[in-house]
Amino acid sequence: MPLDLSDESQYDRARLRQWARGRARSAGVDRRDLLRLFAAGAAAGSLGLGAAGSAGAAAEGTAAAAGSPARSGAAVATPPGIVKPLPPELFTVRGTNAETNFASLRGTGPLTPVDRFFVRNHTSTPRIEASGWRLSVWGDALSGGPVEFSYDRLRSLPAVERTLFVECAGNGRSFYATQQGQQVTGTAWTLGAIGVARWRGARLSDVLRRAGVTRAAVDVLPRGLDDEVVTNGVNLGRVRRPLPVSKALDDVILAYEMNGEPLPPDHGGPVRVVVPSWIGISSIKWVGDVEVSAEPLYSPWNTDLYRLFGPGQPPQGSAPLTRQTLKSAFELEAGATLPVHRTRLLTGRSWSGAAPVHRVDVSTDGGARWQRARLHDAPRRGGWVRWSLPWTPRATGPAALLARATDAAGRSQPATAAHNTQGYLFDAVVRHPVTVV
Ligand SMILES: Nc1nc2c(c(=O)[nH]1)N[C@H]1C(S)=C(S)[C@@H](COP(=O)(O)O)O[C@H]1N2
Ligand SMILES: [Mo]
Repeated sequence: MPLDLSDESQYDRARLRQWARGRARSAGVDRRDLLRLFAAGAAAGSLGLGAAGSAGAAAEGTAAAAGSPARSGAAVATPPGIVKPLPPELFTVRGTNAETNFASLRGTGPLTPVDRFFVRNHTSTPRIEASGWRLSVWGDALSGGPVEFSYDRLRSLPAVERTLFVECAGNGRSFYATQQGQQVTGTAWTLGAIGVARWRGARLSDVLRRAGVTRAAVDVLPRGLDDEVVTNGVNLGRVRRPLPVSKALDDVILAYEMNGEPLPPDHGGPVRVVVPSWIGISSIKWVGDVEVSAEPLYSPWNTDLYRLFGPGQPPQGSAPLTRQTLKSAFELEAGATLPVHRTRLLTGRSWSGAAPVHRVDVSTDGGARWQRARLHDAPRRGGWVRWSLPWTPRATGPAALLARATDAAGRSQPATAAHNTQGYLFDAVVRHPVTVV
């Protein structure tokens, strides 16, 4: 019976077997380096990317979440690699990245304005003119040679528009340390490594068909035009992560517009990949070429990174991560002070990669009692819902606000998230501290 490669774990097992037999190519990384990385991954459960390295930009930075509380943007210099302004009221800068301050979304619409959309850069934002940009589609699963698409040709294809989140797999990572006392490596995001935008672009499937994709295709590998990523002395090459051909032909977009404007440089302009509901690394920015392969492909971003390592996981880690999990966040500063006996409209947002969020419950007493919040948006897959609940605090002192999302697939946020060494897919209910005065 042929393997169903759209089944994610089956797909992964098949790929690992093929790779072990030496059939799969290592997608541009020296084979010995990959083996070394594999060995490091098996031994330490991670690449050791948490260690201070000379090029700490890789793998979501160098700061271990444990013991590095969120610092205010005002105290940190703007990273030279990001083009747009990063005022401290809108962003918290973390290494080469900028996290959206959730409080700054209060009063904004369903889309994250570009001026406050988080930025996650492995290195720095390249400046690429649309007029000189080309997308090269190549590989042994095409019926002919490479096919090039100019920006104008891409724009002449049928356009699709969708409202979708891009969310880093490590969003919420800092709560493994602060709520669960567990050490993880990587950028210590709170909940602001997510944004929702209206993306407009061409279907990747249209591009692949015009390039002559054949039935032999297994993996599709988009690669960014930003600098190569060097970490701990190993050059990982350009940012790239294979997609199973089933996903690539399903709903993936080559986006050239974000919220009705040409895609800005920091978010992948002139053209980026947007992979609905999947972890952020899938959505390759500044895409320059796409390999279409009849063999499974590997890159550090689907072998040592973006899998779950740790207790209960196989030595090579889980299957590569795909869909995002579910989360909720208040549009309020952590540690905000609120006046007693004064009614305040608590607002926030919830989202899930599995299914639309159709219910949000809020607790204002640390989780003892829950009330259903009012939803302000129609639940949509791949997006988020805004919600609100009025609260009149009756006593002064510290309090914890909690929000818990439930999606149409029946998943609710748990009390604790499953630990993994790189701190991916945090899904637990977050305790949002406030002080009533
Ligand atoms: N070429 C390239 N694509 C990339 C990255 C990158 O550094 N280079 N970062 C990835 C990661 S880890 C995330 S979470 C998202 C972030 O997208 P944003 O910066 O537009 O918010 O882009 C992804 N695509
Ligand atoms: Mo990410």
